[in-house]
Order: sequence, then structure tokens, then C-alpha cells
Amino acid sequence: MSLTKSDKTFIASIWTKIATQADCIGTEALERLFLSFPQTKTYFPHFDLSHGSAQLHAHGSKVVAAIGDAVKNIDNLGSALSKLSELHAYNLRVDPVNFKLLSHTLLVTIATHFPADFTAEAHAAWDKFLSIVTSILTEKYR
Ligand code: HNI
Repeated sequence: MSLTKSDKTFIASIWTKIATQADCIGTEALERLFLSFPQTKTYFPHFDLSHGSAQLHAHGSKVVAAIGDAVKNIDNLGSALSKLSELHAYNLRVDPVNFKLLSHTLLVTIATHFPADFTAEAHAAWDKFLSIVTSILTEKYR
């Protein structure tokens, strides 16, 4: 799977909008994750997951910042994400199924914040991009 020139254009243009409200988007994506898929909360026993908690905001910002790094290194994702890939595979041991769930709640969050930008083509580009990011973040599991 690879991104076309046009996919990259959709990703970069929506990213410039996400970047202006990274904290809010990341936090909302996590809140949607924990509410719709409560089994994902088991990875965060040490977090206060209540609405608007400082930890939720801090983590939401980190996740979106990592997506931003990936956008900036879109032609070099393997090395850009290599540290995070090791962290998730060796330290955190997050079951890969959960990445699909977070990708989904990220997409829903982006769609609700930027409805005019989230055309079917932009949706497909972001979906593809997040599945590439996921495959890199989970490739070191075995
Ligand atoms: Ni994830 C830590 C990015 C998917 C559970 N995660 C991070 C950090 C980043 C990050 C960045 C902070 C690293 C650091 O402090 O050095 N995570 C991402 C991205 C995705 C992702 C970009 C997918 C797109 N992580 C997931 C999923 C889960 C998950 C699907 C589980 C449901 N991540 C964690 C946990 C931590 C974490 C747990 C450690 C949190 C902490 O601070 O203790």
C-alpha cells in the first residue's frame, strides 16, 4: 500500500488545520476511543480518564504530535516512527487490534471538526495514511 501524490496533498492540507487544534482533536479522539471501545481503557490504568482530565489532554496532544511528525516525514515513515514502534511493541505491548479502533476515532474526530474538508477522497487518503502508520507501529510485534 502506498500513498499517491493526491493522497499526500489531502493529508497535508487537513493536517495544517488539525495542527491549530491538536490538543482538542487528540483528546476528543481518545475520549471517543474510551467511550465507544471501553476495553481500550485497560492500557491506561494509571490515567485519570474522566472528561477533560489533564492526563487525557496531555496524551491526546502527544498522539496528535506523533501524527504530525508522520505527516512531515511522509516519505520516510519507517524511520520517523521507529522509536514509537519499539515502544508500542516491546514496552507497552498494545494489541494491534486497538490501532484500528484509534484510527477510527481519529477519523471521526477529524470528520466532525472539518466537515467541508472531509470529502470521500480526503477520507480515503487519511484512512490509508493511518493504516500505514498502524502497520509500522505494529510491525515489530513478531
Ligand atoms: Ni500510543 C504512548 C502515539 C496507538 C497506548 N503513544 C504513546 C506516545 C505516543 C503515542 C506519541 C508517547 C510516547 C512517549 O512518551 O515517548 N499511539 C501513538 C500513535 C498511535 C498510538 C501515533 C496510533 C495512531 N497507543 C495506541 C493505542 C494504544 C496506545 C491503540 C492502546 C489502546 N500509547 C499507549 C500507552 C502509552 C502510549 C498506554 C503510554 C502512556 C503513558 O504516558 O503512560
